[in-house]
Amino acid sequence: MLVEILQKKYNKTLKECSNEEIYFGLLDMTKDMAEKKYKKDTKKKIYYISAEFLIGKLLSNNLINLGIYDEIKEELEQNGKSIAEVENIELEPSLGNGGLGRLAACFLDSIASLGLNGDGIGLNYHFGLFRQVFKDCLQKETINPWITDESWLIKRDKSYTVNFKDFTVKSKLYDIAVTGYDNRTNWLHLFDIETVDESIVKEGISFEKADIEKNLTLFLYPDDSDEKGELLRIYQQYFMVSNAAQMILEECILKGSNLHDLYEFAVIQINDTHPTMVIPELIRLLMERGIEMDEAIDIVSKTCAYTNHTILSEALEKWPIKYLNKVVPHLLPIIEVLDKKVREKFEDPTVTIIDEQERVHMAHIDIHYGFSVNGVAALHTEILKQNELNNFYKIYPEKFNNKTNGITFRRWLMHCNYPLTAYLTDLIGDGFKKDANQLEKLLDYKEDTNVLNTLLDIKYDNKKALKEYLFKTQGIEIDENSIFDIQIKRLHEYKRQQMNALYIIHKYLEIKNGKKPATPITLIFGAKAAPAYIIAKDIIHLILCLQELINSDKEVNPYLKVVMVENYNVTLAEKLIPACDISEQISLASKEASGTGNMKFMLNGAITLGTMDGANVEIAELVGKDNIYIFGESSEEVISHYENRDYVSKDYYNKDEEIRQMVDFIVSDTLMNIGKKENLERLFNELINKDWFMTLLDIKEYIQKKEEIIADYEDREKWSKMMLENISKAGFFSSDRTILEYNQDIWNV
Ligand code: CJB
Repeated sequence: MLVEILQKKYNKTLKECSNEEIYFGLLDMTKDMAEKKYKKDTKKKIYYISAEFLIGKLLSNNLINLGIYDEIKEELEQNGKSIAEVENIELEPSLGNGGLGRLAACFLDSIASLGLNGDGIGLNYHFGLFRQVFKDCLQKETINPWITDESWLIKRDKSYTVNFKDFTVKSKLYDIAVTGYDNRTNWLHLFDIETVDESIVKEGISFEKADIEKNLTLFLYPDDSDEKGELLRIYQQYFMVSNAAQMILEECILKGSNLHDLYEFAVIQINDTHPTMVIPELIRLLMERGIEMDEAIDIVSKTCAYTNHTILSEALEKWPIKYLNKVVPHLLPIIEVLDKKVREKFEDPTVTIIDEQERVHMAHIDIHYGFSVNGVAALHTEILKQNELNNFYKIYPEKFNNKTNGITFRRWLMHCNYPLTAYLTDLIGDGFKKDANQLEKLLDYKEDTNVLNTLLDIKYDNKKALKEYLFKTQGIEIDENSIFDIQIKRLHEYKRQQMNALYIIHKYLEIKNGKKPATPITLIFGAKAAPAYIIAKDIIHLILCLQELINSDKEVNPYLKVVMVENYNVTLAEKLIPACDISEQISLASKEASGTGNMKFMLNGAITLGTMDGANVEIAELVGKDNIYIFGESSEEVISHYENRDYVSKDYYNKDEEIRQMVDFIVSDTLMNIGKKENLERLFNELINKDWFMTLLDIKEYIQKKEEIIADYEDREKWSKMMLENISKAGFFSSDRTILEYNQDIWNV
């Protein structure tokens, strides 16, 4: 079929076509095949509204899900082409920051793969987040264009009117097909407007924030460190949910809803607080259609469910009434009624919607006026119930439930680790592709030397493949015979990349003093920092300075190498994860709601070095303490430090010589000669005077555990057994399991 498409499109044979032509041919073909698998809506439908969908490249994933990947791969090979090179042509959209956006993408895949009727709704950001480049050991941001004339976007003939205080816009809709694995096609609906002007972006990613009509969908989450940035975010959120609400009502009416029964036709999952305004907006629209306010509130409350993804207060949005009044004054009377009803019912001042400082707590709207509240890992949900949202839990115990996150095995095993997938299929059959728990069949081979050695061989080959890829794409050289220790995730102090950086300093000094590791170690980082998050950028600076220092020191670099990949994204994750030996999951206990990278690494046979945080806890339970390396204070201990305000980083610094040596190195002449005084000093001061996320609390234990895991790497048999154990137990983390739970407990579609 591909041959005919290329003949028609370019009048060329497959052999004669360039990779680019083949890519566009395959794009046409898969889009067409996916569309044909669209099935009519069922009575009740899931609407997953999210400000982020970090979908990654789509070609291979779609070929896998359509069941034609192997066939196409072979056809290309027979004609001297490589699917990997064709894939390189595709641009990766950056429609998400990190875990939350990637989770949304995995969920869409699982919803379709389980044959459920459910669409995503979000925004069509022209330049996505940003493209990260490193210059002088610093992160710079540039635009990340991804929309080309021919792309996965399908322009629809659908438009809604969205009213803001000062102007009105007409939306336009683009759809991306989400085709399930051997199953139906759903849609990702991305709304946009006609008037966005890409040319207003000046240096880097700076642009005039005031001219909303020109920038509404230009970027995802622009810098919101000032009022204009926050306002733009409110514009974006309202634009997203108003379109969503109008579309949902339209679709439900078409299916026969009289709106009084809306919840029998639609269930809306609110992904973090960003889409919260869908609640007042739907109430408003129902009232416009003649439904009394009390009933409208009741209907909407039976339709909406909320997922919380973090306990960090900065991410729990509280919008000043002042701002809402500037953007969506028509929602305020509704929000005020919602607040009044809460005040009439409950005395507790901490559960109101509007606080004393005249701010609207978006999460409080979701909890009072949604029918379900879920956390994203067992520990996280417990912390919500017992601490962060305890006052709400006391009111609505029945609303709270846990849905431990998951990942789609189509992308995070079948696509990213073809050799392992093929080998597993040979060993245990291909049942695991639809029923992830069947990976446990691998346990039958845990004493089989042949199998254990093959797992090591596959890992080695993946390391070689990563080496080639990094050299080709970023000019980075790494040694496949070294231990690959990887930390890839957004840069945030709570994730403690700075602790890993201190380990590097420790190791560097050790090697300088003549103590050399048995096997060389390669420490790999990938992380973007929010453009306005200064300390996060300083941590990147530290890592890049260490990279430069160590990689040019002939005494050290045979044993230690530091690599920070540029512009970490889904595509890079797909190369890094299959090649990883040690998975760094070292967040401060209680702070990482779940993590999903931890699951991807485990599935691909990496061993976790981590704290008892997020889903690490569940990984530890599944694999047992002999197959994971856990360190650090528990979430209870950490929470108690916060409550008692008794963690003083300076004390740790003062009383421990080794800690002092590592921290001081940040501002040593050695490093200052490479990096910038201002950044390094600021980070140094932050660590000894603030250290909000308690780096120095766990650093000693971390180093100890890391030495232990590195030493155990030498015992290849033991290591391969741990790999096997981890892969076998990863089935629980399939997002198919997560979505089945959502459907059973919340959606009932
Ligand atoms: N998360 O990526 C984000 N962005 C936010 O604004 C809040 C939370 C992450 O969501 C993931 C999916 O649930 C979690 O695995 C992760 O721990 C959390 O930080």
